[in-house]
Amino acid sequence: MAPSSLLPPIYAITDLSLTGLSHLEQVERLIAGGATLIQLRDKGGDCQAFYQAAREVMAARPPEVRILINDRVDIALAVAADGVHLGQTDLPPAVARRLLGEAAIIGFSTHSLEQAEAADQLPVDYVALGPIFPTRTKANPSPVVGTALVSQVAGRISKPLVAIGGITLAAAPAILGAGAASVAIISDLLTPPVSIREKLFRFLQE
Ligand code: TZP
Ligand code: MG
Repeated sequence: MAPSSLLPPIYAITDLSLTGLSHLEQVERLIAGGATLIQLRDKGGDCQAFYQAAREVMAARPPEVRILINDRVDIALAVAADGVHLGQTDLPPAVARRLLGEAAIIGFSTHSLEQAEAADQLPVDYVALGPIFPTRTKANPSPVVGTALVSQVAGRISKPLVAIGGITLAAAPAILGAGAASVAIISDLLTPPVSIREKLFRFLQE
């Protein structure tokens, strides 16, 4: 399994509904801003389009940048991505591990202390917890868990914790301070008027 040093403080995730930019264009801007771990998330349901976009990203990414695929182990395998991010109802992490191998990075979403503790026993590299705050990016999100659960879960699990859901760059230091190894952000990074590159770059410089 991948070492926890792979988790930078900001874990960027692409989205096709917020910007009009392709996955590749978003990835280019995120990398220019300093991103080193990026998840491609495409809920549109067009498998072939997602596959082509993921291929483009993999062909263009610099070696120091890790690319994970949301949900789709088949696409991760097909494009030789660095790993996958799975939800509670996706392919089980143990099956993904068998298919992708030991070197793959596998992340797993959880929505409660119980789920996070269970995830800690699975062959995954990080446990994601959320939504921390209300979010409009995810359809039918689980109930908001709040920052207090970040500290509680961080104190109870041994794998690195990624917090997700409604997190802004302004809120990120508090959540990292509460024990998250990384915060995953979609809308606050991608939403204009400030450019993606500029926002991330400024944050990482501070
Ligand atoms: N999983 C839990 S909340 C969420 C996902 C994918 C959406 C996060 O997006 P945003 O825009 O950073 O709230
Ligand atoms: Mg999912």
